[in-house]
Amino acid sequence: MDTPYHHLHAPPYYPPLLPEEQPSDAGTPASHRKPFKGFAAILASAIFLLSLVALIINQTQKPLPSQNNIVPTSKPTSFSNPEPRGVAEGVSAKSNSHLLRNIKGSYNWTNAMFTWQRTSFHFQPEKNWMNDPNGPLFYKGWYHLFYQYNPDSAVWGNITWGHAVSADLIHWLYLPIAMVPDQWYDINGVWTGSATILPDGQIVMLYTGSTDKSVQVQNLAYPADPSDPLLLDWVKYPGNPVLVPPRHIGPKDFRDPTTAWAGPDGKWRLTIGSKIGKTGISLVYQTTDFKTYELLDEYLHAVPGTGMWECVDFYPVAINGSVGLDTSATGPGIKHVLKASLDDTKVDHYAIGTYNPANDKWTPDNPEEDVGIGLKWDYGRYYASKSFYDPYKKRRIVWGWINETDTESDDLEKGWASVQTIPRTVLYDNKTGSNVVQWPVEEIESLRQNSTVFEEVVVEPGSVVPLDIGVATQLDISAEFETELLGSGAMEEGYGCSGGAIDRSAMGPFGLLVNAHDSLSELTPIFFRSSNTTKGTNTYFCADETRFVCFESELIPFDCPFEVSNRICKCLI
Ligand code: DQQ
Repeated sequence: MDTPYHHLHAPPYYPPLLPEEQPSDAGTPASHRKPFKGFAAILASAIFLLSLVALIINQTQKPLPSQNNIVPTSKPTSFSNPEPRGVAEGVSAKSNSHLLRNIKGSYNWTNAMFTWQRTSFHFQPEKNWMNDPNGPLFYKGWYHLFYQYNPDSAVWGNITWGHAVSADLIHWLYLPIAMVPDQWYDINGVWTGSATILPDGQIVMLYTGSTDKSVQVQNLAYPADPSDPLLLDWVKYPGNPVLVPPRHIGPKDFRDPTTAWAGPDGKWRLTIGSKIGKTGISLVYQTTDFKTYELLDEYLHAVPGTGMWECVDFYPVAINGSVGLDTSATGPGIKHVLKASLDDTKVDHYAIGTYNPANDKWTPDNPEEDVGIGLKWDYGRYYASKSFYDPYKKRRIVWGWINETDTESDDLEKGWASVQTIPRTVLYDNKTGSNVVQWPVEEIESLRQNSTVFEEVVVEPGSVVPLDIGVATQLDISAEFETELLGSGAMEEGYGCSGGAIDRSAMGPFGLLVNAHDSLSELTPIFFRSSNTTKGTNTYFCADETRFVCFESELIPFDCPFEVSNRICKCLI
């Protein structure tokens, strides 16, 4: 059921504290731990896991989402914060949310904490700030990952393209920075972009530059030496920028070009996210040489009320098939996924639909589940995802950025911020016909060393079953749950993960408690929430980071299904 992983990267980077500040032993009592997890990696990874328990919450209590039994005795206190980073520069907020900044000062970090909070197998730079994955591609035997990177600090700013390569998508080699802001058309940041591989193998890289006047423009770059499998050097096209915001588009609402796809007329198309008022849109351009472009009158798609679309991703999926498709594939048996990262909510949303190559328009299969109002790509901390086609293994792989729950001052003290998800393969779900399925790339299997299996564990409603896995620092957990019929069978609209692990539904939620202290005074539920809806049963895979948190200003008298006392958090679930 679980498999401890070994450490995979070089020793972690962090600015070591003075020796006298180090703890007398490496162990960190839970009550002295930093009150927020540094990041949430939902897909079955658990760090510093002390005990592992499975839970099912009483099925008989089924409050409506608006009637749950969370009764905070005090509201978060008000506080003043500077404007989040990035907003003035014309991009999404890059610092933490209101609630999570409601922590005064920085935590009392120790070297031991710095060490166990680094990942072992999720990609992260050696140090400093990272955000979106950029231009992923496979070239001459190497997987390349570029990423938004601040080489100078653990906060967003001075954005360059960091670069790493891997032969297996798991073990990474850090390479020199690929592109820095050094031209008037990108001096305020070499922002997000995508790679297109032409049929003759040439690589075309298009990225957004924030100009000296903070206008968002699109720029072209290509490898200086195509015979170099590591693609170490990049040339910016002297004629940059190749695209400036069209007249009806705001100068700060024009970013993140997609991988291009070829139409039946042989011309290339690409799409760029934007907005008109509150309507999120995706502009379409056609080109033959990637230097000159024609803007189409019609959008690829638009959804009122969804706001600015960042990091649009657009690609085909096979209706019946177990392989991924190259971005230019069209024809019968193919649907197209359209994904947008919503600037207003910081959530990646997608929908499945039909692309018409004759007019370059995409129509959702189900308008009620359109982009931004229906499916989310992930229900945890996840943003700015980008996919690429891997011709070597014939699969489509998607990366997503997992940002921090830390405060900025804590990030600065740690010396780093954020990780990328484990890359995931994406396929159309031909069982439901309405969503995609994602799975960590198969290479992850190579990391498994030994395992402990628990079978036929019975978890009664409202109970917690400890699973003794001994001591481990990294785990990969595969869990299969068999459930009884859904509660009373009453209909309740699926409301995803909102409400966290405490919000009960007809069945559960149920799942695993990880990062759990012996007393269960601190824990992180990774859980499933199922509900009967008019359209069938919906199941969401969720993580609840707030159960790990003790807000000193908020004593929350939850109705505990098990006893936890003498803690500032009176009950965590
Ligand atoms: N991050 C980049 C932008 C993009 C945003 C700037 C999304 O290009 O819109 O770092 O996180």
